[in-house]
Amino acid sequence: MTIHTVNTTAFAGQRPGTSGLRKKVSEFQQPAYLENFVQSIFNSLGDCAGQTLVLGGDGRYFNRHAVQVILRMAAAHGFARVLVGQGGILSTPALSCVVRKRGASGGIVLSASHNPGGPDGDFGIKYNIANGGPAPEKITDAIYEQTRVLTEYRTSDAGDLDLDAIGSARIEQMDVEVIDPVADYADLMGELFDFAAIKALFAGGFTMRFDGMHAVSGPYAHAILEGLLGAPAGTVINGTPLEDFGGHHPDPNPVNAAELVALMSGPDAPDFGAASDGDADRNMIVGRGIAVTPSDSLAIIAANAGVAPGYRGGIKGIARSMPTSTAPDRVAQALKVPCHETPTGWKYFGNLMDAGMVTLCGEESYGTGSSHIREKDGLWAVLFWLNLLAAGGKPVETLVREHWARFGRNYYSRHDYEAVESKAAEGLMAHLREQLSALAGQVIDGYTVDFADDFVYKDPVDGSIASKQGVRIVMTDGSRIVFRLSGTGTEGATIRLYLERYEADLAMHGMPAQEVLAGLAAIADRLAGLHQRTGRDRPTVTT
Ligand code: G16
Repeated sequence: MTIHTVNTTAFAGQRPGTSGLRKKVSEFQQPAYLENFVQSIFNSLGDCAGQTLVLGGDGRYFNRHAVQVILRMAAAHGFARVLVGQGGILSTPALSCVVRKRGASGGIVLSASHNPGGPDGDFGIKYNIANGGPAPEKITDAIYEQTRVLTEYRTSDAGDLDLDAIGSARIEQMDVEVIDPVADYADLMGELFDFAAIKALFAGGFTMRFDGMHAVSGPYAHAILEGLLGAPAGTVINGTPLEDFGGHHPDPNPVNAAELVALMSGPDAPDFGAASDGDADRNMIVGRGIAVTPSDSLAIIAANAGVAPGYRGGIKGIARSMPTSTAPDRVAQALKVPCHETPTGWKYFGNLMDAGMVTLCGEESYGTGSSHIREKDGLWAVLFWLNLLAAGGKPVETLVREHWARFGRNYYSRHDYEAVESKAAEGLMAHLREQLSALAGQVIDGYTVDFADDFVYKDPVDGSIASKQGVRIVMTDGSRIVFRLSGTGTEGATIRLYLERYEADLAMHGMPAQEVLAGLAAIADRLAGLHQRTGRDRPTVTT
């Protein structure tokens, strides 16, 4: 085995987005494309000698190849040890857990999350720091700067390692440990939740369907739900990870998990339904006849945190991304704990959790989690709901309706316009920004604009500033229209329009959300010139 330095040329466009670098597989397959990005990560870390790295991904096409490339490069950079998930697999939350538990200096996650996989799909790579969470912007900026000036990368000519057998091996001077991808994570879940109560729930005939969407949550769900908690075989469906996710879009929302939602509203609906995404950090919660919005799910978890043993001491605070509904804010107020509003991106929660300022975090994009790790965690949310259902004995719909009765209902929807021409999308955002200063005080279709701005976040821990994080138009009754461009797409631009309207009156809690929000959607269209500028007459996806 020999270490080589290989000459290379910088690639344009390797700037990490909301969650790492996500591109088409074909782009990653260009010679040296992956190597350049990995070299840029290692350069930004400085001296890697003696450090421990955790490595794994969601099992999508290109995952296995990427693991071998990164192992050789890590060996050439003097890492002492790499812990890699068996088969190259580690869910995003499991990787975060392993980094923290084993005291690693960081981890590399191979995933494009909910984006489709396969040779024509997407691939992604993200660096996580020693707290187990996504690298903050100052590190991703440093990585990007490296990608622009790179002239060489270092690697070993060692052969491929067997990733399928648990055990140890060596590349150059570096130890490689192939680990069980589930064990550490399952242990942690057992510490946080009342497994005995959930086991008793299943033993009493409670039925559930968990859709693994042929992505990485399958092995975790099989082991925990059907193994440790005794749910009957067949509870987990689509539980075998496939390189192309069976040709589906592994995005747990009512559009891409439509089959599960249909099952849950049919005559044979089980008591509880849930789904998780490509890398198992997102979750969707469905009861009989009701899909719980992610914002409501976070609010309900916060209001009932004490049912789970890991949260009996109370919560320190909540954080939600700006476009997420304000339902959690109402719970925080009742609990007399702070609720922080951050930009979109789990990376913004890390500092707050490290500083002990928040316990629970969530985003409208089907992400929920807590300070047990530093990533959002799909199965954690599902286990929380199971713990809640086991403790109260009430169906999901009753829990949701009781929550609305107590706190009011935040009607909420997100409209996505995908693969819009980038110039048109940027033009739309610029047009909105131009209007912001004149909007306050205007009365539009019965709504009075309280304020309108382009969200700026000042991190209360390190003082760093993130600007241009989304245009928000907030009405005096708390209703909101939010526009931003997605940072995770790989084709053109995706415009996200978020709509929210608060309703305190119990008698008004049973309306269809799109109907309640239609007035705000019409205002949003008019202010942004949405349909005219995109040439679309409706969103690609509505959740
Ligand atoms: C990532 C981030 C989330 C973010 C989501 C959507 O999730 O980790 O924080 O909410 O993307 O971001 P955007 O609206 O910019 O597309 P994931 O599950 O894709 O890693």
